[in-house]
Amino acid sequence: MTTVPDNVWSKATLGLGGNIGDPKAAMAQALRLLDGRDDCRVLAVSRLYSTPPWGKTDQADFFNCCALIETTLAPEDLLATGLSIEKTMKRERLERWGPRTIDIDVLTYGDVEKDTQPLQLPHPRMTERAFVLMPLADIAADLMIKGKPVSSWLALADVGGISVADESRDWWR
Ligand code: PH2
Ligand code: MG
Ligand code: MG
Repeated sequence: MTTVPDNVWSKATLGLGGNIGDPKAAMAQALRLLDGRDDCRVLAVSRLYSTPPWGKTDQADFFNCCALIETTLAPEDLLATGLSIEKTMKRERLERWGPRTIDIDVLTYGDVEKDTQPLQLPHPRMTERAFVLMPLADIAADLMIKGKPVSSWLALADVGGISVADESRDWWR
């Protein structure tokens, strides 16, 4: 457990995605739920992107976005909060849309680097994933990840098939 003193606000970045039902509405709701908590503030949200599926490719395109937040939660508690929001939203939509409506990943937390479960920081696969790097560059292009800024990782990534689905930074409000 990483200890963070109470009432100290740390900056963290999150990656959100979904490809079932109405992922835009689900991500917007998740961001509003986070922002509504006393221990989290959403500082910036990227544009909304449509992205081809990465890894398992025989599934629908995803919507993805990233958020920069400020939180008094310790990293593991932020992860747990994201998972509990995921659970709430999956439960709400289970009958209608199936189980994969939303995914909330903690990408970075301050400059914490840790390689232990349940949370590895920075997210171990974020530097290869254009669907993370492209939205993240909207809000944190200069953020250093494993020795390189997000913008440099993005320049190395394959952004083929990714498009902007909503230009607005307020699409989630
Ligand atoms: N998430 C995955 C697997 N593949 N592909 C895209 N485009 N976007 C995602 O968010 C995504 C994915 C597992 O979390
Ligand atoms: Mg994920
Ligand atoms: Mg996840």
